[in-house]
Amino acid sequence: MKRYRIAVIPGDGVGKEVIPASQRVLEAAVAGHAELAWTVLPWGSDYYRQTGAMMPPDGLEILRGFDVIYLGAVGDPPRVPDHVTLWGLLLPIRKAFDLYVNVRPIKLLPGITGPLRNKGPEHVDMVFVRENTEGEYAGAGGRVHVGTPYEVALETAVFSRFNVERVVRYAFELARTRRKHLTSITKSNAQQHAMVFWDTVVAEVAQDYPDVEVTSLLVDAAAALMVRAPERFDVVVGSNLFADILTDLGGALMGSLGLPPSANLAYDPQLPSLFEPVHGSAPDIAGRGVANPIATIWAGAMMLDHLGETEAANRIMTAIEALTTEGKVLTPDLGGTATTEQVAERIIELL
Ligand code: GGG
Repeated sequence: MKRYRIAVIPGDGVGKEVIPASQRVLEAAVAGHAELAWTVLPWGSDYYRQTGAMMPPDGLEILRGFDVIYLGAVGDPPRVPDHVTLWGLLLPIRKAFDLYVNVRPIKLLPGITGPLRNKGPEHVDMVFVRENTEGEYAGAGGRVHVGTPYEVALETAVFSRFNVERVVRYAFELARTRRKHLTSITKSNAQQHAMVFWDTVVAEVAQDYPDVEVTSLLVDAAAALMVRAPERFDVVVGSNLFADILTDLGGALMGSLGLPPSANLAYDPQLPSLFEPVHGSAPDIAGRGVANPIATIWAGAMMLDHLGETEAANRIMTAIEALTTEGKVLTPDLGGTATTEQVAERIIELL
């Protein structure tokens, strides 16, 4: 029987609720043919309050020994500033293991009424490929003259040819497996250096993919078009910041931010990839047991698929779609009254 070493970081807020519920679903999906060897790491904001750091000094070395990482959520505002939580845990992991793309499916599930009039599952079905280690989240910058009236803050976006090219190439390859359409998102009318460079790289890589149709959109136009005509999007590639913002819009188009998952994929297959819901720690509903576990369960299905357990991953997705189609056991974000646990239990029954 195959055995997978999985580092589990429930993290903060609803992460501590959706992760255990999702682990049970994944266990049920692989029962009898694979062993999921979980190691739960109690890192996050509670750990920060006890130790002054979001993870131990050798945290990245510890994670290196696992096949994959399963993360819930990070963020505990206002007790810990958001940039401390993100830069203390998630962003260092993405950088250390070169998790170069963040794959985020945006898909209206059957039975869910999205917010768009006359748009159903056949209209909302796209996958974002988010640049994941540099861009606006590169961490280049600083503050000078701190605390003075002439204080200056710099946050420099970084776009390297090596990185942009491999991210764009990943997106083209993905488009080939789908409807063969790629939308590249920039703001190259206003951002005249890096984003013009991005457009240039897309045009260069496109030469290798004559079978894939390419559309370039400015990020503001893309936001409007996602609402007006979501069917125009298939695979979408964008910078770290733009794709992060647009996938929250995507979550809204799906009917809830409790639905979209994400896969942070390592360029080097020897290093652990990380799987997480798109949503954060949701402090407003944390501790009530009503967070929607579907995004985390879906992320878990992506993780099983990545590990080669494709049949189990497909069964989980079929069960999620059966759950939304019957529409009886849903959490409050989708208009239901069910708890996190009840949704997970129903998915297990449907498996
Ligand atoms: N699911 C992990 C989480 O807490 N995400 C919230 C967040 O703000 N993430 C930032 C990012 O994905 O770059």
